[in-house]
Amino acid sequence: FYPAVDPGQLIEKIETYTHGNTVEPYKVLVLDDSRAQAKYMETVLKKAGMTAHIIIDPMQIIHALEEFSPEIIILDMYMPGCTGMEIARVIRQQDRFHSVPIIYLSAEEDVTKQLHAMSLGGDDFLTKPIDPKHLIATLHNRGRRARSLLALMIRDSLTGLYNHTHTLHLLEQEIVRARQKNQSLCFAMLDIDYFKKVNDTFGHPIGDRVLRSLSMFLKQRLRKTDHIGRYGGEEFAIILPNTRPGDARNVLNEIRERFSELLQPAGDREFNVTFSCGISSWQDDNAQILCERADRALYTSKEHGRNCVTL
Ligand code: GH3
Ligand code: MG
Ligand code: MG
Ligand code: MG
Repeated sequence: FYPAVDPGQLIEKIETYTHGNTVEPYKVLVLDDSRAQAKYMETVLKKAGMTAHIIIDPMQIIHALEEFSPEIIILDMYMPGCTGMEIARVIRQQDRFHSVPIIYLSAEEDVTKQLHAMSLGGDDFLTKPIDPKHLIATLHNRGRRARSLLALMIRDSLTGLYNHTHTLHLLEQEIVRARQKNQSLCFAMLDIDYFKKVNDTFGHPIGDRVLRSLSMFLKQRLRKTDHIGRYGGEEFAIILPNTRPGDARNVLNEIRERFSELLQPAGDREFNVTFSCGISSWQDDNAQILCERADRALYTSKEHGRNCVTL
């Protein structure tokens, strides 16, 4: 029931769909109980420069989500033992996959049934046999939108740094990586000193500017492989992969000193801002414990008079 044409002949170059911009290949998960249909989809997606992960057993969906982290999901409607709608509901229950586009691909032509499926968490309904061009164009549109939405979701709008949730997500990922590669890993928490006073003295907009100034400063001075997040109001978190504790302390101390010398403008006045820092090094423990230890070290820095780093 799928076109007997070589999909390669039907799909023009990937540039047609991306307007010449090179994009990171979209990661597409396909669930279809028909092995032939699944194989065909895999060929089409690969020809279009996408990364395909194909499953034919609905029971594998949870595992596939975890392992593959798809950006787009294509679901068959009718499979033995369950429907695509039921799978969509399972996917939508997970926060992380809330905004991942779900596209049904089915021979179902009854529009009422199609709309019902869409109302249960699907974004598109495509019918088999599908023209590969149509499929790929849909995937590109959905993928592009999903990526820009995700980019907004993981960042803090004031500073452009990663937000609290994503910072913790990255920390968990880096812990897995450190374990696999048998590498060191450090986590730093920063808190601006007497920030309430900055707001009270110069006003909230100047306070906001200080937050952006520190964000820029951190971005410029840390490595590309480090992750910087706005952990809370005037608190920042830094993940330093493959970094030994002594090196982390030296780097943060250098940044602390340079930042404290920076003059912050406020109208015709200028002032200085300092921060305190606590660092924990990963000891084969979990993210929560790593955070708690960094937080305790930060508290020690505050107790010791602020503008210092505690390891
Ligand atoms: P400490 O040295 O003990 O950290 O003192 P502090 O004044 O920095 O700490 P405190 O927790 O008392 O105050 C934090 C202040 O940060 C209070 C809050 O108004 C301010 N703040 C939090 N988020 C923002 C923000 O987005 N913009 C601005 N301008 N201020 C913020
Ligand atoms: Mg089927
Ligand atoms: Mg604070
Ligand atoms: Mg503070």
